Amino acid sequence: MTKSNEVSTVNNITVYGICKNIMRHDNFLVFTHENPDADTIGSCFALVNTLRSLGKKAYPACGDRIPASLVFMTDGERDFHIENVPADFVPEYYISVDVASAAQLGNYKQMANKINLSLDHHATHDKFAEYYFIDPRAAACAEIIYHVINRLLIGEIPEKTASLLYAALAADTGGFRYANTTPVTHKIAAKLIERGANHAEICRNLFECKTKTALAAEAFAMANVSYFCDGKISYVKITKDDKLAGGFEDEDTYDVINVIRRVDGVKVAILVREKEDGSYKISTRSACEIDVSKICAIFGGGGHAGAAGCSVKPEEADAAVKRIVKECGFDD
Ligand SMILES: [Mn+2]
Repeated sequence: MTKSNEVSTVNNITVYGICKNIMRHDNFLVFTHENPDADTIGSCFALVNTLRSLGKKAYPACGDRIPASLVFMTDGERDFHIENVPADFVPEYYISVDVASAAQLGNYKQMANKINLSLDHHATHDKFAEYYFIDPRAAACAEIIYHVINRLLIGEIPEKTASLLYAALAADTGGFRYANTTPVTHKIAAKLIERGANHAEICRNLFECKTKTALAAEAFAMANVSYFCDGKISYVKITKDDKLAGGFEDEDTYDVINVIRRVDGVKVAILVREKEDGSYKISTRSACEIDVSKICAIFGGGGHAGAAGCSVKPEEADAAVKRIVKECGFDD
């Protein structure tokens, strides 16, 4: 059985050193990971806002569009590509947030060698940047960003930035329900609410509001879920044809994994999706001691002990699922 073990911070710079480096520069690009989630978006925009409030120029760099379900975090804007920054802006300091590897920069992966500072919480982080601060105990990258911003602003975090960090924390902890939630997570969340984060509205946006097409994706998953290992593993596969027939798109499937992991008795959930480029994206969740990031690493993927993923070629998808089931080590 692939079990998680205790890990601590891996870094070649302190939070103080990070702040000193930031104060020494004026023009920043802050990168999210591909297929951005609420943690990478909240971390990125909170940092960009903070840098701007310190009189610096800063722009987000997001290789993919912001998913429709998360535009409440970006005032409805969806495109934050590097091509959109003003022509006279010359970046001099490159930061990545919640990005575990060069490959996770997606469309910007060729810029990985330019990253000066990487702030992350993935245990699988591969230290691609000049400076790195990785805390796998942090439930969200936003916890690390909070410490940096709190120091830069001497505690005076504005409401909007507090809300962005709160949304990131709430999302990566499933509303403070997952095993990654710690006393520190709750303490930071409390500070953010004190600074004005509208927690009720954020949680409604994250966990309750759903588009009709996202509901259609979940209906498909409920109708097509199957089980391995006496119900300890739930599994659903969604092809391009399924999406077409069901009237939903890939970005509508963001919560499907949570639908099938919710089933009584399920310890591990596996979601396989055919992407537009024909590859298959495998997402996994673990609600037990099985470390799914180690299993996904077999296929070049990564993530966290409780939530991880990888991409495989179409012809390898079914064999990969079989291997993942085997690696879980449940007696069939
Ligand atoms: Mn994260």
